[in-house]
This record gives sequence, C-alpha cells and structure tokens, in this order.
Amino acid sequence: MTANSDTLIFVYGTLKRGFCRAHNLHDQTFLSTAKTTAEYTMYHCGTYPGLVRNNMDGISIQGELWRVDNRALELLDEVEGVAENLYHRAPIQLIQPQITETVEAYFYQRSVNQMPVVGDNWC
Ligand code: PCA
Repeated sequence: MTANSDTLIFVYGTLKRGFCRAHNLHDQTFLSTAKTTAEYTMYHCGTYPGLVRNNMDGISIQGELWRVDNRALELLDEVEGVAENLYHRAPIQLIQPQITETVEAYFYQRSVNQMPVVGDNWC
C-alpha cells in the first residue's frame, strides 16, 4: 500500500472518534479536526446525520480529517451504503485545515424533506 493510494476523508457523524461507527477507522490515520466552507447543511436522518451541499445558505460543518487506505475506504463505502445510494462519496471543501489535496466526504443521497437541521456539529 503506497501513500498515493490513500484518500483524505472528512467525517462529520457516526465515523467521528467516540461515535458508533468509529471502529471502522481504528487502524487509519487521524489528521486533525476540520471545518468545511459555509456551503453545506447537515440534516438529522434518524440515528445518523446526512450532509448535503447548499450553496445558497449553507454553513460551516465541524468534523474530522482522516487519511484512509484503500482497504478501509472500501469498508467505509460499504458501511455508508454507497452501493444502495444512501450516501455518495464526493469532494468537499474545507477551510480548516488549509489543504491543497482533494478531500472527500459522504453526502446524503435520499430526500431530506421534513428532516430537522442539525446545526454545525453532530454530538
Ligand atoms: N457517517 C459518515 C457520514 C454520516 C455518518 O453518520 C460520517 O461520519 O462522516
């Protein structure tokens, strides 16, 4: 596994340290806490949050930045239901840390109609 095959992932919900899916990252590299640009809305989707892009009146979301190898990335895609279109992994913009590499996050793919807004931090 070379460093080049690693992916930077911004996590904002159950994958954060101390939350119920954090064990999926136990052998991966935590880099720092992180914040997105003010272009996103986080919804309460039951027992987990869902992030969507919102260029009009989005806010800055708090989370964590991780470096993840390919094996762990496959596992995360499975856990987050990428094949079932629950989440879609796509690039996200951060203001903190300032970083030039592409960072990805899991975006919610289902309807957020009627779902409450979380705010900037899932806790
Ligand atoms: N798990 C992923 C997406 C939402 C969730 O609960 C995360 O923590 O980033």
